[in-house]
Amino acid sequence: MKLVYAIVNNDDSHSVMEALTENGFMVTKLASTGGFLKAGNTTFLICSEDEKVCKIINIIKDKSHKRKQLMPVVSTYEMGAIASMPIEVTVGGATIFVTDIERFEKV
Ligand code: 2BA
Repeated sequence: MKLVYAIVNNDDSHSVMEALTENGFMVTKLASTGGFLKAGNTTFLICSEDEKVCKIINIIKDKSHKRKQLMPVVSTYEMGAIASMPIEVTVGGATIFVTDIERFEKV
């Protein structure tokens, strides 16, 4: 058994969730926050048989899109004034981790 963690953009979370459940996967959706942008994103937990992990990843890949986001944090000191210059960051499609599950029980 494997546990798939998938961090996706909030804007994609509905379609990712729908596609996974339509394909018969049990999904838990958590509200999460990225450490870099300090903005909300969505983390899915999906536990499944090893042989279904590729299908899960393909579904998530299909429904998650790359986006550019502005991050208004860089300050430069120019001509005696502090200027805040937003930088553009590419986020997503999805960040996925797959781990082994030692024991799975529903009690
Ligand atoms: P954030 O940490 O808010 O990162 C948002 C995006 O900012 C990242 O997109 C990446 O493009 C950029 N970024 C992150 N750290 C950076 C840095 N030190 N310098 C320059 N750019 C940086 P993604 O890679 O698509 O990641 C989206 C979200 O997935 C992340 O949101 C975080 O919540 C999660 N994530 C990504 N890699 C992770 C990891 N190794 N461990 C845990 N969570 C991760």
